[in-house]
Amino acid sequence: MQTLQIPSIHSSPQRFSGDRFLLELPFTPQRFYRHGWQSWTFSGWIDPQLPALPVRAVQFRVKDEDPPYALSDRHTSAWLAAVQIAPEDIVLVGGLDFGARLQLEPNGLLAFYETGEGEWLLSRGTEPEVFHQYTQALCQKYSCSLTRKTRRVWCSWYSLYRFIKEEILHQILSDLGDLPFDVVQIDDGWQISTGDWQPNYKFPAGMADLAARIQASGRQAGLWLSPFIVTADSTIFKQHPDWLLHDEQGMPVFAGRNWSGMTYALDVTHPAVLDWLEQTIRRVTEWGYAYLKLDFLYAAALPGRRTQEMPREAAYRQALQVIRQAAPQAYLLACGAPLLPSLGLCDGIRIGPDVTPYWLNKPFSAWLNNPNHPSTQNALRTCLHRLWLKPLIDIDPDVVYFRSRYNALTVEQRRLMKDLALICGFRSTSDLPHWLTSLEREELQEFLEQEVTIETLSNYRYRINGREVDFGPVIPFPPISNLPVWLATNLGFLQTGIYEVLPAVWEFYRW
Ligand code: 9PG
Repeated sequence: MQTLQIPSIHSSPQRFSGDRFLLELPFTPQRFYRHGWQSWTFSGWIDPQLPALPVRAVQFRVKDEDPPYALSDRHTSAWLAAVQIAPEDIVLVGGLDFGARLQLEPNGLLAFYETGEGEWLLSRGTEPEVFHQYTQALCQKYSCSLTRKTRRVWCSWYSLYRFIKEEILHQILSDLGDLPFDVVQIDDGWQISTGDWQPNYKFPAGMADLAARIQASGRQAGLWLSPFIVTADSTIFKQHPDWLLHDEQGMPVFAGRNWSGMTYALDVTHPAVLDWLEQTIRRVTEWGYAYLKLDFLYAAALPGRRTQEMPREAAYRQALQVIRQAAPQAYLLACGAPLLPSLGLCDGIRIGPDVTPYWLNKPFSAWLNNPNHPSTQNALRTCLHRLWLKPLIDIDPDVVYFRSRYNALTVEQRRLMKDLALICGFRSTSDLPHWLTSLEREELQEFLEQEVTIETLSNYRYRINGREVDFGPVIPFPPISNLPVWLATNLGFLQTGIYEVLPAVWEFYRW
């Protein structure tokens, strides 16, 4: 295997092609920058002396990690990685093609393409310099010319979860009044099943009617869909088993658990699946939805046997291209999405796990060793390490909470999330207007209208409109526990139930 030496200080970045090489490191780096595979996967600087420990619960390894590497005893990274030699001295290795992976070995940084070969960028400099060079190289390759402006989105998920229905949404539309949202986005809960993208019994007037009402309020209508996964109760699962992605043993590929249960990945290289995708996307845009939040996208790139043999990230990209062609004018927000293969086809991408109305779900995140799991602290940490993507694509850090009702976040924790959203330039909330006090509503209004100037002071420190913000205390990981996995899993669900499900159920039955 080819070995390379670290470039000398102040040398210009090198660009070359190859399938794999080892960048020799004659010392243990002070820090290692790990980039997660998809939106929710942990990204950030870690201490390479610490062992690479897996997420303790198997069901989260598929939903949150890049499965082939989830049990690796090495620190692994998707497309790019960086090592710190000294505080202002960073070496970055970045793959510019799909399927690039990196692995920290005792004697260096191993860089490889899962299949074939591709381009690499090797650069040394300060952290902002090396990330800028990588961003520029990606920009040339995938085009970042989409015209962009700050998005202001009201999204139904983080207040109502799956407990949405027509009547509540009509009421919310009226309660939003003149709050300057550009988009009102309906999240999970409107569809018959994951895979049957038609309105369920809670939307008797149909989805076109709802889109028309949103448009009548002067906003774009947005809709959530997870087009690459299906559940066992879907028509596809029952009638077209050959549309599913299968593993080497011929079993459907499990794509993780979500709020609708066990999900399975589609074989997005199957011509019939591509036709179905195109029709599905056409149909929702014909209903009037011009903003599509496409979720659980990683499923299309899971390992498996495909009808058309091709590398898994290329299969993903081809399917995304079909969606883009079916909705050329729509705003596409990719979520749970592999980062690099989404560039140039989507308008925006979620860059961290979901926020929650509490700081940390300790059982799920700390005790199960899963920094990818929903929790405001996890969302902040991963998003802060992905701000370098901003010149390439709209970066969505997830919603900001303004409500104090049904919320265990402190004022300070809510403010950190708000400041992150201002830095990202993607401003959204899910708060129900009637949950807000008049002061909170004013704060939301200001957040939506505000012009901001952002200065970067140092790692994790910013100045926003003259006010200093330090995200430093957010970064450290809480200790892992050795509590049995089943106990931690159930305690985690308890926290979700109390803070997320109960208020939503209450709203649902009140109407
Ligand atoms: C809708 C949601 C929202 C959210 C997405 C995505 O089971 N789980 O652990 C789980 C975690 C996160 C998650 C879904 C399921 O979130 O990020 O914004 O759209 O789906 O289901």
